Amino acid sequence: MFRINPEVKKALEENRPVVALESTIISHGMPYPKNVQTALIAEQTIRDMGAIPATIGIINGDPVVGMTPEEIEEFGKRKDIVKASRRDLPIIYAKKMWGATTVAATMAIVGQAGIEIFVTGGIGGVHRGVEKTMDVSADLQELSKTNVTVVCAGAKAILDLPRTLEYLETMGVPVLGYQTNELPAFYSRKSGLKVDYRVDSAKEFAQIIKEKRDNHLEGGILITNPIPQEFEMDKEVIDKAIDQALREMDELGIKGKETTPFLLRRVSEITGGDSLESNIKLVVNNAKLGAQIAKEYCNLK
Ligand code: PSU
Ligand code: MN
Repeated sequence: MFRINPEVKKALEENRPVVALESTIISHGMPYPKNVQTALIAEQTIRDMGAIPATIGIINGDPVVGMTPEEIEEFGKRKDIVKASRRDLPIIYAKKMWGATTVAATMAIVGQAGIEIFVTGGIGGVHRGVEKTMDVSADLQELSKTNVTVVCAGAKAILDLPRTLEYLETMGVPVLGYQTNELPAFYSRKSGLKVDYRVDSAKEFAQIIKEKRDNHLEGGILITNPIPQEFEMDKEVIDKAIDQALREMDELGIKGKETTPFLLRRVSEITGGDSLESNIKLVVNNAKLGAQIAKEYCNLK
């Protein structure tokens, strides 16, 4: 059913640490060539920490677990790769298309492949203006039902963060902060909102994951890792850029799956690429933590 990279397959069979990565961030979340560079640096960071990276995408209708660097390059360049969330998977498989997997679709695939730890930048969530649009990312539903732990830098303020937390609470998803009590807001370390629990070490995360799995408490865990202070963005600058991007989105009538890619692109353009640099740094920071947790989890299993 999958095309599993032999190195990834062997690592899983031998209970060695594997860390999954998504591909929407490559094809629809960042411009070329920074998208490819970021994906490759994240993979290298995971290797340097002693784990095996597995970037997920769909090539010619086949879900691929562990893309090659050449395939990652293609995901960064090609214009015909669709943004694939859970609902898109069967169609993309049947039509033999190429798909860049969102957090939701990546979780669905890596859950089937038996990979526990998945690292990304930011997750989707409840969008601002949800009262009118009902736009809630499928990522949140997926977190409620699929047994995968997601490491991210919180969620962007393009989203309605309080409602995103409420939704996760309703769905039974633990939201944990790495060495913080506060939910990080992607470009900045602070959101003014609380996570459910603060956790101070990779080992403790591994213990929590093991308890959830051993006790058959189905569903994901959300680990939020604040961007390192030196890479944080000025709050006023980023808030202004987000407000402008949201206004433009309304004016242009952009809806549905185009929403997130549009906002990411505009915020980066408006900040003259500064937000993109922060984005790259936080992905690498998440890759480090993800690899540490994957290692600790293998030691417990
Ligand atoms: N947030 C980011 N960067 C991203 C995404 C979200 O800061 O690249 C991508 C992820 O792949 C996420 C998807 O799963 O956007 C969410 O899209 P939507 O809101 O349409 O569910
Ligand atoms: Mn949406």
